[in-house]
Amino acid sequence: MNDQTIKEFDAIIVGAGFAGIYQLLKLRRLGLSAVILEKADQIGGTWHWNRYPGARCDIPSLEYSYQFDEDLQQEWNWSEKYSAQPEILEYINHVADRFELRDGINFEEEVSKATFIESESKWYVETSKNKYETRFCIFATGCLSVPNKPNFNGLENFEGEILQTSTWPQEEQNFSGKKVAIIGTGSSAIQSIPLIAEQAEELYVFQRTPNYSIPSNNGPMDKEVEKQVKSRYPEFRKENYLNGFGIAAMSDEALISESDPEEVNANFEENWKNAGLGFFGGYADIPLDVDANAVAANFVRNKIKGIVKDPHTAALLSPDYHIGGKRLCVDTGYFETFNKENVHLINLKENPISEITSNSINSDEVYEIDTLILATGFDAMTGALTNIDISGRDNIKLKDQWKEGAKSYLGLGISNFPNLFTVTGPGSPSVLSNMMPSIEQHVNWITDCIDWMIKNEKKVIESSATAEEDWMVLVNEIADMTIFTDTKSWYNGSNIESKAKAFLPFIGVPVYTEKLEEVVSENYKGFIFDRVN
Ligand code: FAD
Ligand code: N01
Repeated sequence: MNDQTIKEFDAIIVGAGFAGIYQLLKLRRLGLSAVILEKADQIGGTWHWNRYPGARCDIPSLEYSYQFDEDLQQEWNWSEKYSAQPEILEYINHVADRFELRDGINFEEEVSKATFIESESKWYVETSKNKYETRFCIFATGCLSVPNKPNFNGLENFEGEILQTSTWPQEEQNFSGKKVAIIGTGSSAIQSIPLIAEQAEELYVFQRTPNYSIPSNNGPMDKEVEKQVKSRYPEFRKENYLNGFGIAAMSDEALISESDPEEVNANFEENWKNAGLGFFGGYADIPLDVDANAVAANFVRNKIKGIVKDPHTAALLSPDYHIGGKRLCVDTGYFETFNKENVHLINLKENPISEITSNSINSDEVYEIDTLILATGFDAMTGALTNIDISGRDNIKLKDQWKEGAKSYLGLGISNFPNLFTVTGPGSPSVLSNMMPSIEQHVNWITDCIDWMIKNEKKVIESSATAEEDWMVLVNEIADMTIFTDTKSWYNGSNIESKAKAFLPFIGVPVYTEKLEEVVSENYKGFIFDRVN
């Protein structure tokens, strides 16, 4: 500990990504004292940590950005349709400077413990450096912020360089003349593989499960599109909340089941060229109906077959589960990369990694390598919260309460954890939405709730156990009506062996938005104020 005096704030925010930064601004505007505690040495969250080659958003930047300030959204100009990580990081830094937020962030302070003391209705928060006390604790710790590092046999013996996409070094990496291996073929790998393949002498891609990916057809910002959007930015942003996945540019209500197959194919061709992630929303029944989904999946498999010259490699790269069951990827030249002579695909389903030695990965063969890249994903949605020793009422630990699966009311509040809010928590659209409007929606909701509590002289808010239980039943009932639940994915915790298997995102931004409004209009129905034991 640097300083043993306990620092006092009205609110503590954990995390300085898009969510934490906006939350600080909102609480300051409410007149509260607040501080962000951030384990990194700078702001940015996702966009600070994930600096691998090719990292960029796959929701158009015109809508993967803040909407709370008209001057900001009018004055900021994105250079590309889908901006790359350095530009997104520059943007979040610009926002922090523009709204004078930097002095409210304590860097290199990882929160290890947060304890609610019932007699005082206060949270005590500990970091590696300091102790704090506060009334409100807001976890803006991210859904994809805890790297998953599998325990490969012998990994510790590897003497070459080990890189992980989610903790990529700030210095530029050069793979020229190197034999490189990458494990994983999710979005991070799919974005980075084409660029690494351009440099590496040999690139070995170790794939356990193939992924569907749609070409981004990224390019410089179309000035006409930008002008149009900016001429009606507030209305455009409202469309985010009317689309099931929160993406304004992705709205089609036609059904494959009711459409002419030739017309469907022609539309798919168009969407393959232009839509990116919007390919999935091209027809409203792709997420809902297995037959419609199979039509879309077949289209993509045929594209892979058409692009990848070696039929065996093409077959290995072709997924056999529902399209969208794992998070859909968006790429620039991913499948084309496998036509390069220096790129080799290894099928881990057939030949799992038996050992990593000082200079090789051993699977069907011994692959001698200089660099090993782990693109193995995250302990998603709950990892950042269960990593912290959080104790609520009666000393109940969050980790224990969530042992059989995370439960939360609206993804905002958790029973037994008073005055604790999560931004884009489990049970909210979060990762199955455009996260920028979802983050702003949550931060606005939390701020309004705190304001309401102050005005109505309420000291403590918490979710009722029944509201939370009912909410998670609804989350699962909705998910069961879709194609999302029967594929192994990080949406349901299947990527982490020790984790409870539970589907966590709420599917459907418009319904969710209505529910949030309904809860507020009924004086925060489902929440308890000033609970007496
Ligand atoms: P984060 O950006 O994850 O920030 C959380 C912060 O909390 C981090 O800085 C972390 O260091 C800090 N933290 C965590 N635990 C602690 C602790 N115990 N103590 C102190 N600090 C802590 N979403 C989209 O909608 N569209 C996209 O195109 C898109 N692209 C993505 C690309 C990549 C490579 C990744 C990994 C994710 C992407 N996402 C995308 C999801 C992305 O995570 C969100 O869009 C958004 O950036 C999340 O912001 P956040 O502030 O909620 O969380
Ligand atoms: O992680 P992932 P990611 N042995 O979990 C494999 C967002 N994002 O970092 O599928 C062998 O998707 C694993 O295999 P399997 C986006 O939401 C967005 O790529 O479990 N392999 C999988 O192939 C995304 O979904 C963008 O069989 C192992 C891979 O590692 C999320 O972040 C870009 C393994 C992990 O894929 C996560 O993406 C990047 C093991 N033991 C990220 N363990 C955009 O484009 C894991 N794997 C916007």
